[in-house]
Amino acid sequence: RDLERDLRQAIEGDELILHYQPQVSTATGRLLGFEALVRWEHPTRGLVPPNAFIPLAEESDLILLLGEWVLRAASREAARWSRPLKVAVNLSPRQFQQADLPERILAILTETGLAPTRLELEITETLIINDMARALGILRRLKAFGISIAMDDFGTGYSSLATLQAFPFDKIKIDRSFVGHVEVSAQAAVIVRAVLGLGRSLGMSVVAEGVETDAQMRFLAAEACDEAQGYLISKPQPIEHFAEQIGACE
Ligand code: G
Ligand code: G
Ligand code: MN
Ligand code: NA
Repeated sequence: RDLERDLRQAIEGDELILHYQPQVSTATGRLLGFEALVRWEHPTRGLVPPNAFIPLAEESDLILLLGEWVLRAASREAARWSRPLKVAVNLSPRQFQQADLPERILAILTETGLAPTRLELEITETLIINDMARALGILRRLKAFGISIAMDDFGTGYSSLATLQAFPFDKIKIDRSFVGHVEVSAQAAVIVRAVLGLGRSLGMSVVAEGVETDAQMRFLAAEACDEAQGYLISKPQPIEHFAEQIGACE
């Protein structure tokens, strides 16, 4: 397929770029890190969003090539920051089918000079449901290196509680479909409070995704949600946009 061929060339020819979205402390507003989100700067189509090419990449081994490109680019970038902020990278289920994933990631960290404690991997439940035992083994090895693991889009899957019980997550990211309704829906507010309770009890920090209004932010601060991410703080942007916050690069 044409798009697949173009995407392979894009990965090899450096047409991909990363945008970064800040994650802040809800209590103090302090910047804690960024989520890296891939985009394709297509020569004729312009900036292509990930939803338009990640599913295609996932149909083949291209996702492995793309996933490594993202990990390397994000690690190289974060290694240059003078502040020790975290960088979060999204992983696809297919990447977890590589038995040597932890070693591959460690090699990228060594190559780029990023401390493992500064890398966070965002995973979804699909990834775990495919093969529970294998996923758990891989997660444990990643954590042993000092890499942290976040459960992405929490609340939208179909076995969230079983997954939370079985897996050693450091962080839960509450899906924006709940966060976006806390002011207008009593149910959404109850669900967000319940997830915060789960996080506290299980020793996992909680990030609210898709925070768009001051009222949502006040709710989250009042409920002692650890972190917030969303358009209220900033849209995902090229890293140059955050030059001041990351400390001057060399
Ligand atoms: O950046 P945006 O908000 O358009 O992201 C849309 C979706 O694409 C999100 O679900 C996000 O997790 C996913 N995504 C963005 N960057 C990456 C990436 O580098 N790898 C994978 N696997 N998914 C990504
Ligand atoms: O699935 P994941 O959480 O990785 O995807 C992040 C996606 O959410 C990106 O596509 C990003 O652009 C989008 N996003 C980030 N903040 C907001 C927000 O405040 N509102 C909405 N609607 N989308 C957001
Ligand atoms: Mn994510
Ligand atoms: Na998410």
